[in-house]
Amino acid sequence: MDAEDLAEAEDMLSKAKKPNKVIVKIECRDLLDIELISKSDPYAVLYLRGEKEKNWRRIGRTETQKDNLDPQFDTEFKLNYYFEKS
Ligand SMILES: [Ca+2]
Repeated sequence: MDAEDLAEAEDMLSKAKKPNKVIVKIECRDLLDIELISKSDPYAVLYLRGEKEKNWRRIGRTETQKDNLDPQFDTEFKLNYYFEKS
């Protein structure tokens, strides 16, 4: 392995370790209307589980949207994401 190979390997390693920031937003369509008088008041809860993890991790929940069966939630989840190397 020469110096150039080493530099390339270090570069790949640093890129592999560095997470990318990903913003996740949630929207839903045609949710069930389970209220009698007005429409449902939905919110969403985001869970993540890594490839090697056994349990789901609760990341957070969105705001509640009143009387909306097609919500586009405003809450943003900023996550670290490690893209697979090709
Ligand atoms: Ca309602």
